[in-house]
Order: sequence, then C-alpha cells, then structure tokens
Amino acid sequence: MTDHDLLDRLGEALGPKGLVSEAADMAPWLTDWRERVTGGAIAMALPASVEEVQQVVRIAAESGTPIIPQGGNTGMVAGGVPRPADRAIVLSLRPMNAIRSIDPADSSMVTEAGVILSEVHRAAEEADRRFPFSLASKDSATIGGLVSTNAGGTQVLRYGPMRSLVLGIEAVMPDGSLFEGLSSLRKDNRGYDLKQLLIGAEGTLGIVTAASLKLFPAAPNRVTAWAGFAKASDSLSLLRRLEADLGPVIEGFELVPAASLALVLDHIPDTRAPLTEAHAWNALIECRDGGDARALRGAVEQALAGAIEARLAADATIAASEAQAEALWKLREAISEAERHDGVAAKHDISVPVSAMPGFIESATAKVEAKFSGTRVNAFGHLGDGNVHFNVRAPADANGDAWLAGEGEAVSAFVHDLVAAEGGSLSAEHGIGQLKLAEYARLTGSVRLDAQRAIKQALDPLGIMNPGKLVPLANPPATP
Ligand code: 2HG
Ligand code: ZN
Repeated sequence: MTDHDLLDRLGEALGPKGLVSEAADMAPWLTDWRERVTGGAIAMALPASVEEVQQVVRIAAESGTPIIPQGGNTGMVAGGVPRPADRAIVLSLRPMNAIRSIDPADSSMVTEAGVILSEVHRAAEEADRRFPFSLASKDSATIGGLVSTNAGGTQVLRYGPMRSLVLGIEAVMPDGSLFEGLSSLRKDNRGYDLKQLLIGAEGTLGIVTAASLKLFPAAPNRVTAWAGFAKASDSLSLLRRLEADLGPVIEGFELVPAASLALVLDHIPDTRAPLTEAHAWNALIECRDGGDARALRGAVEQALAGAIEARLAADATIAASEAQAEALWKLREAISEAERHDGVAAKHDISVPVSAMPGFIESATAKVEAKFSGTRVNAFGHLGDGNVHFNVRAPADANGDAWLAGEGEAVSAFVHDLVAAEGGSLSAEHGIGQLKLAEYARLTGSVRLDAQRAIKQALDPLGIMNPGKLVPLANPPATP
C-alpha cells in the first residue's frame, strides 16, 4: 500500500476531523516531553470511538504500518513517540475522553483512555469518592497512558501503582479484535490475566481504549508537612517513626535534597523555601483521612515534634491552608521541570529495596561524582517506595547533547551497574520505552527476555504495535 493509499483508507475510516498529516500539525506530538527523540510519522489518527480504533488497527495490519498509541505525551522514556526512522501512524487516544460511568456503590469508574487524570479526580470527588493516584503531569497525562505505562506517582506508598488501581480494561488487539475486559470484579482468578499483561505493556500488545478504575472513600482531610534533616539515612528512620506514630494515614513521603529545592527555587516562579534554614535533605509528607480534621493535624504535629526530639529531623512545618499545601507540593512536583530548565541530566528511575535506598544514595552519589568529575547528582522522589530519580546533571560547562551521547551514556551504565548489584531495577516507574531499551537488554536475564519476546510474537505476530519499545530484539543489528 502506498502512503497515498494509506492516507485515503485512514481518511475514509476517520473523516477529515480524525486525521492529521501536515508535518507542522503533527510536530508537537512527534517529540517526547524530554525532547530526546523526534519520531517519523505518515499520519496522526484521532479516532473518536472504539470502532474507529479497530479500523485504524486493521488498516495498519493490512499495510504493515507501525502504530504508536499516544495519550498526553508526558512519558519519560519516549515510549509514546515513533522512532526517528519510522513511517508510523501515531494513534492519539485524546479524543476518546468520556467518563462512561461512575458507580459509587461499586466504588468504581469507567473512563475512556483519553480522559485526563485531573478530570478523573474531579469526577470521583463529585461522586463523593476518590481516585488516589497523582503525579506532576496530572493536568495532561491521560488514563490510557497511565495504564499502559503502569505509572507510579506520589501515592504509591499507600495505594500502589496503576496496576493495583485498575479493575478492568478494554483494548483493541493487534488484529483489530476487541478485548472486552471492562469488569469491576475485585476477584477473578481465571488464570493468565490479560488485563495485567496489557497494563505496563507500553502499547506493544494492543491499545487500551478504556479502563475500569478502583475508587476509594473520600478523604477530605489532608495534612501536608515538610521536614528538614541532615543525613539521607535519617529519611527512612523518619518515615518508619512517623508510620509507627500515625499508622496508615501517611500516603506520600517524598525525598527532596537541597540540590532539587535549589533548582526549583531558581527556575520556577512563585516558589519559596518552606523552612527558615536550608537542610541537606527534606521530606514532603502527605497524610490523609476522612475523620476529624483537627485530630489529624494534632497527631501529625505531635509525631513531628517527637521526631525532632529524637533528632531525626532538624525542623518541620505543616501547611496551614490548602494553598500552603499546594505550595509545598509545587516544590516537589516541579523538580523535573526545574532540572530540565537548568540543563541536561542523565536520568535514572531506579529502585532498590527500601531499606537499602538511603545507603545507596550516599554511596552511589560519592562514586558517580568522583568518577565523572563536574557531574552533580540530584536524587529525589519516592523514598518510601525505594524509588528515587537518581539524575546526574552534566558538568556546568558541558555541551548538553554531546555530553548525553558520550559521557552521559557511561554514567548511565555505571549507575545501572550499581543498581543491579543491589538487586534493583533500572525502571521503577517510567517504563522502558526507547530510552532504556538498550540498558534493559544489557541487564536482563534471557529467561525473562525470551518470555517477553514469545508473548509479543504470540499477540502481535506482525510486530506493528509500538515497535522498538520495551521488547528488545533477539539479535539487534550491529552498531557501525
Ligand atoms: C517525578 O517523580 C517524575 O517527579 C519525574 O517521575 C522524574 O524527572 C524525573 O526524573
Ligand atoms: Zn517519579
């Protein structure tokens, strides 16, 4: 099929509103959020219904055209954009943005893939329920993307990643057939779980078109606190002490080193330091429940005072209003953006056992900064999950892109080797996409990789679903 014929077929299936093929109109959607990859596409399909998605997939299968499912394009590993040499169809799920149903009694909600996360939050609240999953890109990330990447975010400590919040999915399979798995069953033990296989598959096995999400009771009381302390190792002791004092109300515990806070204060307008003095390490602590607001605040105050007395924290503050809580969250959520404004960084989304993380941060930072002179580690994030973003900023005088392609690659291999030695993972929450594929292949055992390739081959024998992401080729072409 020629490109011309392909565009004709897609145009017939989608109508003029559902198809974009002008380079300028496609451009914003062909470069990933981190601006690391600009992919090649013949067209961008904007289907408005499941049937239209099925038609696009059938046309792609007939013509052997790669199909790249895309949501809000907020991913961190270039999983939602084509490869540079592709001549792909980018299939945007954004027009499919209906909330199909909310069932407060069942505590579940069915949303289409293009619904934006903050819309899900709002809809759940209106039904006096809650969807307790959040991340910095909540105003543009879509449910389909979050499901397909098994996204993590800042509430994993209590609620787990997307995998534990999805009850069912609907997906178009690589031959155009429909997996009608939108159940809200809490228990379903019929062997292999196709839903879980598709969650986190990064669009390599099919296209998620809708999801049934688990809702929770509303928890209107939130107490957001910020604590400063001297040593990374205090962070875990502080978390464990607060857990012992406060119990399960703690749902977020985010580590913010002085370097991250300085980046945010430098680059993000309307931000200010939360404590009078600077501390080498800080934690943003979020507690929530549905009980008595004053009681929760009192309990958190008392727990923090106890932690200061035990010298696990040097100072702490509690947000006195929703606006102050939002301001504290902004300091944490804007780290990624502030780092991007500052220059390039070799980014590592790593996990090790929670108990090993403080020691890992200290020793790996010393090793990296000693070996690669001028680099500066910025390790922040989800300490309570054993997951930090161990980002290594280029030396101040480095040429960003050239550094990334040269020394940056060596830094990444070095960091990933340290992570592997701890039994950790090189992708805790961002997935593999294009950017981690080579390192994933290098560090992953053949049993796992072969099983993954066999699954891919069985479900997508034509290899049209988001090729070049997540599944390393068995025999990659030799690099010249
Ligand atoms: C976060 O936790 C995101 O803020 C982004 O996962 C992390 O930019 C990063 O490395
Ligand atoms: Zn993160």
